[in-house]
Amino acid sequence: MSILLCPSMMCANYANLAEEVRLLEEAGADIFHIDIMDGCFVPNFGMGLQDVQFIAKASAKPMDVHLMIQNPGQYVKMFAELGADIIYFHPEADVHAMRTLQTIIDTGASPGIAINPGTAVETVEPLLHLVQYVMVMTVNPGFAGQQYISAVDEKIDKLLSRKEKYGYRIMIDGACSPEKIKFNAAKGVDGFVLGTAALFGKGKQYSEVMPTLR
Ligand code: S6P
Ligand code: MG
Repeated sequence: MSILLCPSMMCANYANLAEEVRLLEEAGADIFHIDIMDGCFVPNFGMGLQDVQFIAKASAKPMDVHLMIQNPGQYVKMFAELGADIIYFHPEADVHAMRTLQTIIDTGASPGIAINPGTAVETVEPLLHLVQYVMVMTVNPGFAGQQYISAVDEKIDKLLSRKEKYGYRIMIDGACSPEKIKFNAAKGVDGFVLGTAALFGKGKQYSEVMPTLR
């Protein structure tokens, strides 16, 4: 199966977002990845609600939201209504993670969890039967342009070994370089968030870079 390539729109050129969406779609983007931050769960702020709504309308491709916020359960309905097709939240930020997954499922969006480099598979194992996507963070969330944390590779292997049992897709977010994409795709990872390590700020057309990554 072909890998899923998900441009991280936080890294896009905001001087012309409509054109960015069009060019990325044309280049073969599978899912638009939208980072939402609250300055609390992570020490940064990400994209806004208007961005989410705009990208949902500007493209026919699926859009995910990666909620790096405290108490995500309070907001998942709102993001589903704004057009999110996949909703990732951090169980680390939610004392009722299973309820939040059920809330996402009830909205009709696909449920996903994103897990920090310091979170073990065993910690989230009770949730795995409900998720369609597990997004493994290979950087501490909050910023683009960080270094890939190789210690997470072992956790990716553990998740791969449980993939058939639970039927989820494994995605990687954080410093996904062409080398890391090749390495992890060969092991069975399904998709990658593309930021500065692979796609943006390279001085090349997206239509040139994306097929090479694939
Ligand atoms: C921030 C966020 C990510 C980044 C992406 C940037 O933690 O969740 O989605 O936008 O990781 O990619 P890169 O290649 O600059 O690390
Ligand atoms: Mg992200």
